[in-house]
Amino acid sequence: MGQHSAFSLLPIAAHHLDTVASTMDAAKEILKQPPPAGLVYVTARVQTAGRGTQGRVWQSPPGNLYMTCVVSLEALSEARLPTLPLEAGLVLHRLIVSRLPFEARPALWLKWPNDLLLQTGPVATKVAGMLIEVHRGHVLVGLGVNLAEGPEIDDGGRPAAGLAELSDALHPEKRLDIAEAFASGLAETLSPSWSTEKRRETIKAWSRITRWNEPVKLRGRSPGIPQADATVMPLQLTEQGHLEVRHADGRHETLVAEYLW
Ligand code: BT5
Repeated sequence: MGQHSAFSLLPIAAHHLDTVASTMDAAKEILKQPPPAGLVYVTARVQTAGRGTQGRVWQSPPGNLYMTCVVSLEALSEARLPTLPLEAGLVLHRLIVSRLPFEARPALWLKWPNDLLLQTGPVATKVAGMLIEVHRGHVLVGLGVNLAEGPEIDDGGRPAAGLAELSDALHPEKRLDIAEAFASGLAETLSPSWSTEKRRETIKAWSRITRWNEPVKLRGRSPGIPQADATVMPLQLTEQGHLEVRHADGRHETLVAEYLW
C-alpha cells in the first residue's frame, strides 16, 4: 500500500486487493476520497465481474493480471484523451515485448483501440485488453493481461491465449512486478506535457506496431447501424488518433473509441 516509485515524475501509489467485482469499480471507490497526486493503481488477484467495452465480460480467473491506473485529467490535459489508448498500448506492448524471448517478439501487435494480440497462427489470439473510462475528473486505464491462461471465449470474440508458457518473465508469480512496470511506464509516458509533436510520434510509433492488412470486426455496434457486425479494413490513424477504416462497399468511416462518445 502506498509505495512510491523513484523512477518516474508522477508519484505512484499502489493498492493490492484480493477479490473484487472489477478493478474499475475499486478504482472508483478510491476516487470517493481525493486521491493523492500522481498515478494511483489498483490490482486484484481475481475479478468476479471483470468487464470489457460495451458491457462485455472480461473473464478473470486467478493467475492473470487485473489492474486499473488512475490519473487526474488535470495532470493530463483533455487534448490528450483521444491518443491515450495508443500511449497506453505502446507502454503495454513495450513491456510485454521486453519479457518475451527474442524470436516471439515480432508476433506481438496492437489492434485499435485496446487489444494486445499474439500471432502464432492464421488467427491472432488476444493476450491482453485495455478499458478506458473517465470518472470524476480522472481517467481510468484498466488492463487485463492473460498470464496463466487464455480463457475459453464463447461470445463470438477471438480466441484468447496466456503468455506464461512463452517466458518465465511472464509467469503468474511476476504479476505484481508486471503491474508495477506498467504503472511506471504509463507514469513516465504521461509525465512530460503534451504537444503536437508528441502526438505525431505516438501515432507513428503505434502505426508501426499494428497490422494494417488485418481486417477489423466491428462487434455489436448500436442497433440501427446497418453494418452492426461489419468487417472493415483499417486504413490509417487520423491526426487525433482515431481510426479511419474502409467498409466493403468502399465507404470510409472514422472510428472513435467508445469512452470519447
Ligand atoms: C477489452 O474489452 O479488451 C478490455 C478488457 C479490460 C479488462 C480489464 S481487467 C482490469 C480492469 N477491470 C475490468 O473490469 N476491466 C479491466 P473488449 O475489447 O470489449 O473485449 C472483450 C471481449 O474479449 C469479450 O467479449 C470476449 O470475447 C473477450 N474476452 C473476455 N475475457 C477475455 C480474456 N481474459 N482474454 C482474452 N479475451 C477475453
